[in-house]
Amino acid sequence: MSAAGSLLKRYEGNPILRPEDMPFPCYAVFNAGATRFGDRFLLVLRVEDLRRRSDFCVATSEDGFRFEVRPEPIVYPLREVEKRYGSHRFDMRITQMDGVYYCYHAMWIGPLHCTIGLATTTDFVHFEPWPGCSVPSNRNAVLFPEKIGGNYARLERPELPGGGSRIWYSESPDLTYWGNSRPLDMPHLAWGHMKTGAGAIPIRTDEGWLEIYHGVGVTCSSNNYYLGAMLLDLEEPWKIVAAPESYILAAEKDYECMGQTPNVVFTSGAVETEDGKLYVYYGCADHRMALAIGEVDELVEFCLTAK
Ligand code: BMA
Repeated sequence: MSAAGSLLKRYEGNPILRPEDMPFPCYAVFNAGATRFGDRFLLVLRVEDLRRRSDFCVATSEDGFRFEVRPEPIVYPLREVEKRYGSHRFDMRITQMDGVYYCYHAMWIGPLHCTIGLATTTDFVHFEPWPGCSVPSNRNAVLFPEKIGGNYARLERPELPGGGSRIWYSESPDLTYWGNSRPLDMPHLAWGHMKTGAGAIPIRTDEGWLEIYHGVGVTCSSNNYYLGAMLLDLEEPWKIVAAPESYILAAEKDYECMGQTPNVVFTSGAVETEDGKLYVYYGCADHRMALAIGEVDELVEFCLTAK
């Protein structure tokens, strides 16, 4: 197996959550945000009901493998724009700063296409939506876990007209007004030539911010989603320190290749443990959740040395 192919080891009990494991009828459970909450691993799952509408649902675990799902979806108030046009919230990313969890998610707003919304919580029961949303078309917002140069910083993926898009970096003094946007200077990726999008919350390492992200490559039969790893400069994260052209995870297992959207592995969250492991939670084929585990040091080494 290639070096990249062995970096993330799939949990042998995969998938960790399937629609039939949920405490209510649903069509799919995937693309969960992930964080530590007290001494537990916590996921905010994207759950599609039998109408194919998405909700968020919390699941927690002591060991990171076996999750208990709360029976009720998260409910929080609609923003004005959501009341006006209707909305569909999905793919949460969770950043913890000073005891507050900043939850970015994509929001499909009726006729207005996809936007970014923010909600905050301290207990994962009560959520406070921030007013408004981004202008369309934007998604995959990932907030850095600390301010950079005095500003909040996020990765995001504005959509280009006609399709195709890549990761951008933006900053804000207050989490409301965003600007100074710059595209990341990604290398050409055969597995990400169509799109790249940020995935997990960046992890600070001595060599740079370690970011696990997705790339979309077109094949004759489908748009395949892969995971990649890269290092971003600690002070100027719009600058790439290293971004290997090899992916770190491709859809290979049945549970990744078959489902609502075949050949998709998509992460919205990874949890670093005290012993230097990275638990990468990922949606499979837009249908179920799985886990792959790597070592932060090895991922950094891979970024610095792989082609
Ligand atoms: C992306 C997002 C994800 C989804 C993926 C594959 O554009 O919408 O939620 O997992 O497509 O369908």
